[in-house]
Amino acid sequence: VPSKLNQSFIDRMKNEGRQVLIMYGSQTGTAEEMSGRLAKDLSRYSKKAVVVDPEDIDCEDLNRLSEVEDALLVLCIATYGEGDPTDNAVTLVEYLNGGDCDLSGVRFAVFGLGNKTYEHFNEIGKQMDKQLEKLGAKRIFQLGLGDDDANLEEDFMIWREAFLPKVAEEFGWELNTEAET
Ligand code: FMN
Repeated sequence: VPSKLNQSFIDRMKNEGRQVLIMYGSQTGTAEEMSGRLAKDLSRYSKKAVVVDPEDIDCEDLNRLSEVEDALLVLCIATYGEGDPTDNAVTLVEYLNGGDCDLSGVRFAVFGLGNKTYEHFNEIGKQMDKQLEKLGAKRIFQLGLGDDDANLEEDFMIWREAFLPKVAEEFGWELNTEAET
């Protein structure tokens, strides 16, 4: 049995039967917090996600995500500066943009966090939404464009409430009527 510490998130998904991988690009914690809430939402369908800080993993392991049955990758990712990723997502964004990751068979959705007063509004969310498709993954829900200048929390609420039923439909998940909401 491999030790938990050395276990890749891919092995964890396989061993624990978790098909949803949520990754975040976050500087001040908003995207991280939203990722946790998305993970909790899955309990409505008796499902569990693996939530990962891309800084803590070997991004090349993403190339193995298609080994996980019915894998769903959710990116909750903020934009900074001149349309740059957050510090913790630099390696992830570089790796995905590098084009060597094969995500065929993987499904995905992206929620971007940004602010309309910046010139490069949600640049990284937009970029990743396009790039994941280029890498062979299938978009199962539209890109969310959270705007911190207006009401980011509301943007997120609207997105997640529509996202979840769509995911359930895609995978044929049954609602767990005993789950706390
Ligand atoms: N949002 C954009 O859409 N484009 C930007 O270029 C951008 N640059 C930012 C620069 C700074 C210094 C700050 C504080 C925010 C910027 N934002 C930009 C908005 C953030 O992406 C937004 O507030 C987001 O919710 C932060 O998420 P986090 O708490 O997970 O880091």
